Amino acid sequence: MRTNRLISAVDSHTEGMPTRVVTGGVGVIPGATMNDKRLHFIEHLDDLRLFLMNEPRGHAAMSGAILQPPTRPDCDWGVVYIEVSGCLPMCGHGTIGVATVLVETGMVDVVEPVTEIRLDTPAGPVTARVAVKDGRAESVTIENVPSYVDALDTAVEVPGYGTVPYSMAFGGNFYAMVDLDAVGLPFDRARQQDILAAGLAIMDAINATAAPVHPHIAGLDHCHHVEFIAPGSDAKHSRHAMAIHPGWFDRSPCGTGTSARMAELWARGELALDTDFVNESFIGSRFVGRLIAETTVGGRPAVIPTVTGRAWVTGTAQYTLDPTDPFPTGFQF
Ligand code: PYC
Repeated sequence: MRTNRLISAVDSHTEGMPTRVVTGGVGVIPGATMNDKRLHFIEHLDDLRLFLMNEPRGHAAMSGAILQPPTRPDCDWGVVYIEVSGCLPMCGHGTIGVATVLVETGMVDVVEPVTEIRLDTPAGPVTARVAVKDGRAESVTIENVPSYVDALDTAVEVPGYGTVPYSMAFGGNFYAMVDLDAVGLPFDRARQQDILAAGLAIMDAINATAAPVHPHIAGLDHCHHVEFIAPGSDAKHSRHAMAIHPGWFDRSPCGTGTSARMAELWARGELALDTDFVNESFIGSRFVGRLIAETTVGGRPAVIPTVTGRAWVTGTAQYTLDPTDPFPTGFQF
């Protein structure tokens, strides 16, 4: 075997969505904060993301997380998130996958019944509380970054779709929340290509006219996620199809999207603190969310969400790159 790279990973899935947790072979990414590391990675190391996420090592909906030493004394591990779309500031299903892998590989001191892990993410510190029984991570509750509504009940002109009403909320990434009825499509995986086309058109229109900007996270100035809300959803139980740039659906119920949705429901007065909210994905898997406190972000009212879900380790791997491989950064099909 000849190789130019040797990347160690523990693969997992969170409620159906993969997280390739990179445990070795990358080294320390330069940067004083985890968001500085994310920005450095985007500028200088993106070939590594493409190598691990694209085909043939990954696939069109691949996602991962690179473990790093933390940049803050109050955190145990740092994380840079990678996926086919780029490097997110925060990823909920990815954090549940990371916490599960850290416990099940013994990369943190495991305490039963709950192991608390403080993670340094590009969006800010996130606490993962892992319910552990007989060494097995049974579920993970993440205490996410402050989440808030950027625009409630606004609208955008979308070529081919007319005026589309939406609300924009932040839960670690920006989410445009759109009723599926507003684009005349059913909550049906048989219509996924039509739903995806509508989502990409809505993102383009929003980013061209009213791109959201986070007040504290450098480089977060766009919306790459459209959360299409299924008919019959309410503040107790919501179902959605999460369309993501450049063209795929979250298989999990999306932790940051669940946080954004709870911030929206709270802003409407429909979801109170300390109340369970069940969010269901396009494949029927579920996260349970809660809002546990109020705060502010850049002067706006905001909430602290928790999201609970489960992850499973699916394998371990060493990814290599033969110097004659014609696809060192993979490809998208
Ligand atoms: O769980 O936050 C999430 C997420 C973002 C993109 C895919 N999953």
